[in-house]
Amino acid sequence: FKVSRVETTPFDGQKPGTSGLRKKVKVFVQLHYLQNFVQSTFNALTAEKVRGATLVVSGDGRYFSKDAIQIIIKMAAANGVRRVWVGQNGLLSTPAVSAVIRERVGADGSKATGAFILTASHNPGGPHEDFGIKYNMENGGPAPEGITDKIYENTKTIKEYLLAEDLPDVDISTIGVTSFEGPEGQFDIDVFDSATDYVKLMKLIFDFQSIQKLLSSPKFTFCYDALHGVAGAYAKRIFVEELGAQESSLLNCVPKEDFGGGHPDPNLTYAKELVARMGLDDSNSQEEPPEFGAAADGDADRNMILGKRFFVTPSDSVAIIAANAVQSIPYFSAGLKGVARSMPTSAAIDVVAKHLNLNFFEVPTGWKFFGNLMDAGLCSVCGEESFGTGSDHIREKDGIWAVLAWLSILAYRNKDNLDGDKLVTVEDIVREHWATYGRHYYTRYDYENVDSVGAKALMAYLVKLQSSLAEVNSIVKSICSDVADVVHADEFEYKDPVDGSISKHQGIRYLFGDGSRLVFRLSGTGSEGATIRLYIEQYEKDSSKTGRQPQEALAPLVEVALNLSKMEEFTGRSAPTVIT
Ligand code: VG1
Ligand code: CO
Repeated sequence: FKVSRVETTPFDGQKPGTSGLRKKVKVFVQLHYLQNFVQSTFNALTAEKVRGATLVVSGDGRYFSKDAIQIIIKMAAANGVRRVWVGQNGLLSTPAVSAVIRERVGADGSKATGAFILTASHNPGGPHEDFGIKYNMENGGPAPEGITDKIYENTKTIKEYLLAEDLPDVDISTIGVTSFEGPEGQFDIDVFDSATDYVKLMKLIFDFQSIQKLLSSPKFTFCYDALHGVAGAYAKRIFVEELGAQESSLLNCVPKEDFGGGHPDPNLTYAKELVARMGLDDSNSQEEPPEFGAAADGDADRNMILGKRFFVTPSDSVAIIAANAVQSIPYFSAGLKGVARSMPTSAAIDVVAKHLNLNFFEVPTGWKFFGNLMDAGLCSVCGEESFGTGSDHIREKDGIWAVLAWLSILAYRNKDNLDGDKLVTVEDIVREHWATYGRHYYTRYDYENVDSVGAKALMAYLVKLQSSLAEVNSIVKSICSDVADVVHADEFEYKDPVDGSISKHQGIRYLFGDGSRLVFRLSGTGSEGATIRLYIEQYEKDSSKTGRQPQEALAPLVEVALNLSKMEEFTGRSAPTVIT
């Protein structure tokens, strides 16, 4: 093939957000749009590193992925990349990409140096919905801010990109290697099975035999909903073929370009079918719900864990996994190196870290910040309130890993009990956890797609207000007299303990004397308008008071948050679009 230089001009707004560049498909399909971003990434990595590289290119299979893969292959070839690895049909979950970068060895002994992941995660897909792309580094984790800032700078000045125009489209539905000759030598496209490497890794981490025993107990019933995302490609292999779950326990496990028209976001609002099956809606179905249910988002890095008629908040989930990991999961048997959470995530894991005397870190939202800690051997288990949980086995959050972690805890707790009268349930484990560590009542209000001007004004107002605690407290008391005093307020700023880099403006926090918190931040993953997230949390140590309904327990704080921020005044919204 030959290399052409294609002239182009910059597009506005190609700044990668919390997790890559996400825009409507109609934006991405514009001539040169994707190409500009890809070339800007190559330029940020530097030609020296790109030449001879082995790149993974795949994603959650959403609409436009197949075209995007062919474009990226032709650009990679032209930029001197030596090999491109593609999951069969272009499918690889985000955690599988991370695993492939770290673990897979090509037939010729090659190792991957990075990846383009094609996903907009939990955002809907299809011709009128979202597409996305992000770059992951050699450690398997998202590019750090130093790189994404460079990419963005490059997108503002780009004048040309390199393209192997005459390279034919490659069949990505068939496993095998196809080779071409270019000006700099051989170029290979290696199409491989999407699940093999990931499944192998999971089998090294977990005791599959004990999970299999649990799943084969007639008393244990199981259900998994992939919401038509890429998790389906892994669920069948792992839960059915490896662990013996029944085929009928898989819901929506055929990956679709448009996620079946749904919103592939595993929460109580969007995972409707699973929520109904688990007895958590008002349909009052007569059927007995399964003991355990879980769901994933489009790219399978998120998870929602449910028990029978019982919801586990993600903040509790990561705390419970951390508290039980050493006994239940072989990979952690030597102990945890430390734990971490993102700033808005509840402090449930902080309490576990204290009890178990573990290193603890609080980082800004987004998985990239956990990677440095893990690379430095400081952190084993981490999580976010946004249904993200993971460990240092890879450098992304991992939806199926979280399910296997919960199944491991259940298997361990029931190992001598599988023939007994009653199994220890998800709900039992959570309630026991609250009794030991106290409970963090938690809720998140999302105001999606609000006017950007209003959203920015609200944030600016809160930043200004936060500088005077006396004023904050007088407003708070006038709204509700029986909440604790605000003892600290700030805009969260993070100094990475490993490389010293500083990330500013990571959300506004109001911390109360009793451990309660209000956090406000703007989303960095939306594709249109602005989304305000409001996180509300209250700690209850008294074990006689840990059984309340969260919306009732949190009602006073919610009222304080909405009035203090003048939410309705700034956004025109009297209610959030999603509550989790
Ligand atoms: C959201 C979540 C954040 C998560 C990010 C990527 O970001 O809040 O916790 O890491 O999505 O997850 P934001 O900036 O919209 O709040 V995923 O599964 O969309 O890659
Ligand atoms: Co995701």
